[in-house]
Amino acid sequence: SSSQRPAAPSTSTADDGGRTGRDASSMRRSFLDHVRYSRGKNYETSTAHDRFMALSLAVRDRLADRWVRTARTYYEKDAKRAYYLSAEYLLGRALGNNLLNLGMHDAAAEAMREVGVDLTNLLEMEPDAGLGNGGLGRLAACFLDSLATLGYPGMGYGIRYEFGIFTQDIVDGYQVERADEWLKFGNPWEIVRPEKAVPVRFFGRVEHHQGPDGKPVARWVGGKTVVGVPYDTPIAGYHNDTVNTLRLWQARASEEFDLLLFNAGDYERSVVEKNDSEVISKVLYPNDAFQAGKELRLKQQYFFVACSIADIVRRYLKNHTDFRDFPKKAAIQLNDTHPAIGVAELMRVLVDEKRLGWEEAWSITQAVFGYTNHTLLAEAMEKWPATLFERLLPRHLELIYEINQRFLRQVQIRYPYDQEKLRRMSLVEEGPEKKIRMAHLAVVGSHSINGVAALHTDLLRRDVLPDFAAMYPERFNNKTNGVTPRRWLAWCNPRLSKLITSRIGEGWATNLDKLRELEPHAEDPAFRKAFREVKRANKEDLSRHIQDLRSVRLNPEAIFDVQIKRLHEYKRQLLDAVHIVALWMRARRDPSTIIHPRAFLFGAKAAPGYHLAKLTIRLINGIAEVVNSDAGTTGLQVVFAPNYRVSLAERIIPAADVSEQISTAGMEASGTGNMKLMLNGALTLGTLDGANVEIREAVGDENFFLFGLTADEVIARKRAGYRPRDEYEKNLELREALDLISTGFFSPEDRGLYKPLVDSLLEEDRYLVLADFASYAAKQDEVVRAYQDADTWARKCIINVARAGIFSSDRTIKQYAEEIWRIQQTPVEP
Ligand code: 4GP
Repeated sequence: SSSQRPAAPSTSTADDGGRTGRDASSMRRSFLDHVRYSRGKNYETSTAHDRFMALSLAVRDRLADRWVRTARTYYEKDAKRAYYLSAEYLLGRALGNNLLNLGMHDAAAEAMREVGVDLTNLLEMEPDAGLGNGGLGRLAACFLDSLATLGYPGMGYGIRYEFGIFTQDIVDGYQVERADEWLKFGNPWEIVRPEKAVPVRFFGRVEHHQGPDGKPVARWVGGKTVVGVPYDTPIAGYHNDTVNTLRLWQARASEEFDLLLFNAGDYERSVVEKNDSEVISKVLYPNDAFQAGKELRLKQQYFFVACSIADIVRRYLKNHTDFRDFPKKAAIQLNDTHPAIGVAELMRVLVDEKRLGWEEAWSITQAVFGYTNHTLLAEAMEKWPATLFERLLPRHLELIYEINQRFLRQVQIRYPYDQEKLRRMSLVEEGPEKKIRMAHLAVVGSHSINGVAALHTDLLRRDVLPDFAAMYPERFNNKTNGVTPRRWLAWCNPRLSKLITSRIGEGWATNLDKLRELEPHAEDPAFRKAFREVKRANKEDLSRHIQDLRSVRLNPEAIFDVQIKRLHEYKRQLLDAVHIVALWMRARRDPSTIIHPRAFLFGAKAAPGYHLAKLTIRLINGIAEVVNSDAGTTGLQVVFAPNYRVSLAERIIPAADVSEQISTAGMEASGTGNMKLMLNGALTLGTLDGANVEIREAVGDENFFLFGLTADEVIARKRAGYRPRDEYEKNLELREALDLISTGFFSPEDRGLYKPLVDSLLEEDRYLVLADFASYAAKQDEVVRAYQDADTWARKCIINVARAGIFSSDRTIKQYAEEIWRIQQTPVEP
């Protein structure tokens, strides 16, 4: 893969006597120095891990000077900054990406070659930074890349989880979770900044009295203090001098608190309580689009939000005194409702600590915050019991009640006599247990509320927050998601990148609309042939990798049909699986129906407590065992790739022919895997859901395989009293496939194993799997027929690549910057 990636000028930028030169020989020197002085080893005795650390540190050295200059530039220009508050960042590996962005991949490869190390192998040493569950966390990572590449003053804030998303093993077909010990061998990228630690209070009580100015003062006192310690990770822009910061907070026990108990002679308790504090940043909750409602989760949320807001305010006060200008210098984006408590926290800081009047504090708060919604699923909507709030964050509950009271007064004035509306819009859900609705808090506290794809934003306005959309129409807007073309094309698919560059030149990696220039080349048979050869080589690579993982050798001749995403009923991996069973039965019965070999590849983690999702993994593995055993006759293969994560996605996506985006319409907010697959020349087989709608608009119906009910039809079908059994009765292929599954054919050791899955389909089928089955199966048949004309297929793929430009996260970030944050590009001088 060397000599395929563009190089940036190979000069030393710092005044450091050439210490951080980006040529191979400076790199080699720097690498060997780190082996000796950072790892304390002779080169001969260094392990692969020492070498990974040494090379990473050498690369970090090359970021350090730009990192400092970036901070100085923003400070000197007093630039307005965007702060992205997110409980998740799914970063993946950093070394390769940093080499790419610094334009020194080839120099590093050469430096390593000179010392007898294979760079590709070294890159494999790095554990993924998996501080996220799925789309929401990966989007945050793409946004950081785009902010830095575009030269925007942007900063990410989050939690430094000691354990990220669990490692998934597959044992006897079942998912087994293991702790993700990503920090076990040290993290070369982060720098701890103990001097910037922030105390955070929990529990305690509120005292109300009169201040010296005669106004009421609230003081939150007592309780426990935890300390947030920031760890900074550099985020390098692509081929520029910007290095932004991702600041992640780790929880540490506060020393005063320890000391108090320690002096009282209770050493043991002081150590145990230390644990209580430090557990806050211990582990990422492994739920995607689902609220588990655990107290520790609320602690995590408040912990990182309080630290981040304190840090933002501290930075502002370095060169300002008047809070009225705060919104001119800071925009804070809430990545879903996980950080929504920030609205109440900023009010607490402004009103209680900085002594601003309520009205003034409130208009500042609203001007600063923006809120992004990432899902319409009811089970994901965060609501916290008021009793929990009262215990953990007593002052915040008071503030929320006050915000609510003032807000409901506005509603009342706008809509007198509408009690129902007040009840629906209240921040407080009344019922057997009073609950705080975090989405409502985020909405009333923000000047901007956005969805993540056009359809999603429409549904958000129409179905989820209609009262708010009617009252504040100007606050609602759409920001269709995007993905970074650096990691998701330039890095992960060097063959295709090189081919693209050979036709349209460089520049597409920072101006993805330039891919349009490929379109005329789609008519060139030589280009189509070259495209097919790239895809073929990528499939062979993937096939070798899968063989190492699962001992199944995927036939590179086969159509690679991939579904890679979290396991969820609404994403309908079951539709894919049941269809494979139907195909297999058809092929066994009548081999003449087999017109092309097909390989179905799945990658998915299931939340550990989500039984039907875990059972679906078991079913896919059960099907794989049967289907792969006679692949010779049917041409069908099925693989469940274990431990799906960013680094595995980087291998699968370049090799995909068909991208399965088959969620029940109206349920997938956007999807971003759909964009990555399109960008790498896979054709989408999908419903009219999320960003699929916009992908299809971009590529045209002839270059997209559409099936299934629309979002409105889904609602209508349910209203009309959907009966899944009717679908089962009327479709023979479907019935036979479901029967085969329920008789235990794919689980001979436990014949009733899949009964809950089949029952969920036959009895309720909330996600309309059966209703869409016939349409899906017909479209799958069309896919295989289309694939027979390899040349036409390649043309479709090329058009998909050529029209993927709008799905760059650079486009998305520019829209956030211009329409929500009002920040300016502030490039760092070379
Ligand atoms: C996800 C959505 O499910 C996905 O459609 C979207 O592309 C992604 O956010 C980024 O916007 N939502 C979550 C979640 O991951 O936890 O709600």
